[in-house]
Amino acid sequence: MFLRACRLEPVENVPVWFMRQAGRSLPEYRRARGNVSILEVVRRPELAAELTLQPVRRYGVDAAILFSDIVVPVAAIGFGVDVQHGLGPVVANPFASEADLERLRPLQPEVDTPYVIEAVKIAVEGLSPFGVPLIGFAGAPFTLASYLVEGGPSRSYARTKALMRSDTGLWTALLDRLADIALASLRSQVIAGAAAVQLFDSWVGALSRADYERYVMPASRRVLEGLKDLGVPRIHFGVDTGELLALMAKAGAEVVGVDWRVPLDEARARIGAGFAVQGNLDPAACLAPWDVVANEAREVLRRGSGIGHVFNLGHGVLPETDPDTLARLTDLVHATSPDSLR
Ligand code: 1CP
Repeated sequence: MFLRACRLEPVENVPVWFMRQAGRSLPEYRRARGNVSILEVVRRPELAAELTLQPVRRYGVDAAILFSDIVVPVAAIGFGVDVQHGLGPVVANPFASEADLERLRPLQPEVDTPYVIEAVKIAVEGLSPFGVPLIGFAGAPFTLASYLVEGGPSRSYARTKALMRSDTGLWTALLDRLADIALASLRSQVIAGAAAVQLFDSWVGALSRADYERYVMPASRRVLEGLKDLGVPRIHFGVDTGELLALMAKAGAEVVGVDWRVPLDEARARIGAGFAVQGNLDPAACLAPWDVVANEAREVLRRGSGIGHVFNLGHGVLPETDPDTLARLTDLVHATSPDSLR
């Protein structure tokens, strides 16, 4: 159902999965992971594949997303990125000058990230009894650049935007390298068996339309267009991208991820015909009493209209979410007839 919805084909039920469904709120995740750091988990394919499968077993979701992180490829080529527990990616020596480009050599997935390829293969095999496809993913050039330039998570992206405007040549070279790295990683995941891909441009909503089009869209397009021959659905997602939705679709996606700020029918109007949408229940709504969650989920389904809609949250599952809520949510989505939504 997930792949059919991505292709705008009729479905018996609206497919559903949750961003950041692996880990976080699952007790079996905490048990399996122990104290191992995320980058270390990713280097253990059996464990990464197991964590990928857990939410499929528990929730019955229609798609799995590979357990990995957006900084894995740049860490693998030795840029010097760590992921700090409870914080996120941290870069000891942020990207600042022409010389730093040399720290971003091309990714050779078979040599640099063989464990990702292996994890995809093991996960795909484990998913086959469920008939559930695997989504491969990568960080989009802007969002990755923001970590490399800021040195860690940021609110304003001030340094990133300063580089973008003050040395546009260097900025373009940086984004082109990150695009090539994301593309190589995604191609290797698809060749190993991923049936769809998601390009996470989580923080690109910080930009105006004009700046997105000028400074970012060419690099994101390079990634998405570079996947076209593989024939898998391409999902393009960011947070706070209400103003950018149409451009993100045009960058070369079949499915546009929408956060909770824009209702799906309005998002579709902005994007135009011919695209599927993914989203967009507010992750924080999952912390409300069940009746409230159910009503908001029904509203999302109604606005999604049952065709070309992949049900999801508007961003990742919050760590404090009760896994039972996600299980009930999955059942609710599956029990709703798409015909009743039109
Ligand atoms: O379901 C899953 O959890 C799948 C695995 C997954 C995915 C899809 C992880 C594991 N990370 C991601 C993608 C990711 N990583 C994104 C895009 C999705 C999103 O917008 O949430 C981003 C922006 C990152 C960067 C990152 N890595 C952050 C965000 C930091 C910030 O700027 O606020 C964080 C906290 C991490 C660490 C991380 N990645 C994944 C896990 C399980 C963890 C936590 C590790 C820990 O705390 O020990």
